[in-house]
Amino acid sequence: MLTGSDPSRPSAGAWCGLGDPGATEILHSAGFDWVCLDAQHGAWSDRGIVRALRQLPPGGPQTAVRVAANTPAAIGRALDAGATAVIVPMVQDPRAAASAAASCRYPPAGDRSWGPMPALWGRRVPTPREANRAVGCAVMIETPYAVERVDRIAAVDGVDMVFVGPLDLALASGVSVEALLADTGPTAPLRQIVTACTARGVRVGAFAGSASRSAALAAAGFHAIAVATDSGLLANAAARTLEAWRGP
Ligand code: 3PY
Ligand code: MG
Repeated sequence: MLTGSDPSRPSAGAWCGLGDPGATEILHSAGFDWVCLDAQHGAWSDRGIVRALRQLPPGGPQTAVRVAANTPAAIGRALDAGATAVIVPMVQDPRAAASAAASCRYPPAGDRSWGPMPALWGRRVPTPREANRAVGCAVMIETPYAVERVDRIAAVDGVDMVFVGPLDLALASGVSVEALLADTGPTAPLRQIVTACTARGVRVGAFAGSASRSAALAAAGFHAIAVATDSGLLANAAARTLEAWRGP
């Protein structure tokens, strides 16, 4: 899941929190490999998510929703809306990871409830088996407690990706994000995560939000990186354009 066109580089994702389908479409057109609609901290309504996902061309970028919580309801609604993958925040242990994975899949593989209505208005209905095959489940590691358990979390059946939230992980670790990213020692949290996931054949992704943080994560071996946010891109472009117009 969250793959890129060039396997020699990490895939590049756009993190969308503005809650605006037009902004998401612009970022898709710019060529990001995937977009993630942030329903945990972003300004999305249910209807906005449906509109944003339906507006993107079929066969276009992979579309993840970072759900608000690890519940069957939040995960089911994101998938019903047409997301191809979910990113589940604050997954602390293998039990929580198993619950997230089960919420993504219809029986017998999981316990997702049938009702993919918004995504299907006027479209072909995939069979439960097809939907189970296509879905991607990423679980977020965002605390030292979860880092200690990453090996067992990555081993959970149905976890397709471990996704790091460096902002929360740094906060919970009592260090700055820059210090977390710069730590390349043998017991560095990011190294532990990449090593555990690689050993299990599980892809590993992370939020970055800037090119410099993305470069640090790429060097650490991450496969999928949320390189930019819609609000950050807008703010930076606005500042740069005004500076070019008015002078520094
Ligand atoms: C984090 O870095 O904690 C995130 O959840 C990214 O939004
Ligand atoms: Mg977080």
